[in-house]
Amino acid sequence: MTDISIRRLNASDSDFDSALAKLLAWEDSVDHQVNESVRHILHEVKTRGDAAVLEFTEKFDRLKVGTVAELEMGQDRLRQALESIPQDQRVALEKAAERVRDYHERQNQTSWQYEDDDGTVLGQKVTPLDRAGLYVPGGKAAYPSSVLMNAIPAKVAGVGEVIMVVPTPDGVVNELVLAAAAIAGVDRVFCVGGAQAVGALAYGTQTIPAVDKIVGPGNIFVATAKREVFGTVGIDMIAGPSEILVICDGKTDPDWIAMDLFSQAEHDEQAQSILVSPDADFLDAVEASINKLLPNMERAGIIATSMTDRAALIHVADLSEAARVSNRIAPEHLELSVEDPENLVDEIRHAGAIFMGRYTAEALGDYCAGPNHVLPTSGTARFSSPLGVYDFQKRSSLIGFSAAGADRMGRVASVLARGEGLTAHARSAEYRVREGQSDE
Ligand code: HSO
Ligand code: ZN
Repeated sequence: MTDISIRRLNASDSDFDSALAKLLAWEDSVDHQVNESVRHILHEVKTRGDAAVLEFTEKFDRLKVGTVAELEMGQDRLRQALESIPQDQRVALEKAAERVRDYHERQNQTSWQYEDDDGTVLGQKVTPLDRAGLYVPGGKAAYPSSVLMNAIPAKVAGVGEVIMVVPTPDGVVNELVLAAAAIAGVDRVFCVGGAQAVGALAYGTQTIPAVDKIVGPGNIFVATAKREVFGTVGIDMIAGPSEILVICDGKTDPDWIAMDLFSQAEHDEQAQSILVSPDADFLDAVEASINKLLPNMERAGIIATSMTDRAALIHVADLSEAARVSNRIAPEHLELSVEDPENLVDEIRHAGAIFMGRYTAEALGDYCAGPNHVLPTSGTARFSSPLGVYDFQKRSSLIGFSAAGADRMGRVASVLARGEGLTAHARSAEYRVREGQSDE
């Protein structure tokens, strides 16, 4: 394997801004053929339900069954999967689940209310979704850890029913995924994938119940279908390729940093790994480690493509400049591989998850630290947050006027309503206003 060369940038170069913009651009191509085919599938599932689900499952997954009920894996089957997987896998999944649950329990929102001077009650009532749908990809990207990360927050939030869909091409089932579903407490699992699964969850079929929100990653067909059904149901996000940005002071073992960069690069060819350091010699050392370690990686091909096309080693003047560069990128994962991460974190404003200190490999966060690994990608950490319990709960406003309150605020509402030319609003408020002067 010939050495790969990784793009070098220097934050003090005059063309740094444009180089950075180019680095961050990635092809989110709109494929009209995909759009059309997804729309067709969704329409068929919406109008013909189970029959369409069966046809598309036969066509795309080469799985022929007589009824959608046969595509459901019951709780017994999930338990059987849990018992069949290697013991070390089971113990690790259970340990991870426990930590993810503990962390997310702290996110539970509570309802609140208060009473103002005239006895009017105002508040906010938190309720979980009745049903959530969880899409789990098949094949290479079938991650049991993602089952935990999506299903556990839903269960912690109090969602009534979590319905999982997963494609099983040729009927091949991923036992680890089913085991993770058992551990996470997923209520029902259907072996259906693609746009047809998204359609079934969004519209409901005779057998698959309609849900209120669909979460989970998927290929271009799934992402397109999620975009299409948004509005009928909620969706979590449309995730872009995974990213990691490491800020290092130059004092961490370069092999550790190289492997941390690989850990994102191995997800897919479009994944992005960036190292930022004030130590130019360290950047050389990490590049040497990359080329030393790469040939022995199982996914060397994917890593090499991802690092050649999208990785960068960025030289900065100091750690503060590193933080500024990172804030401009707003990475999904940010490792602070420095002596004093507590100090540096104060300068960080935009990142999906921040991994503090040399021992905190992003991989720990992917699996078992506790926080969620579903994170905002492609710079969306500027305005969005990790998946969490709050994505499975909603708030209703509570408003309860006393007679005195209705009198007082009715006068205000009446004036505003008349200003808007809305007489029914005004009179509705005025009915509740006492005769005579206001007490104010
Ligand atoms: N790094 C991925 C999550 C993942 N990693 C799953 C391993 N398995 C996106 O945050
Ligand atoms: Zn990962």
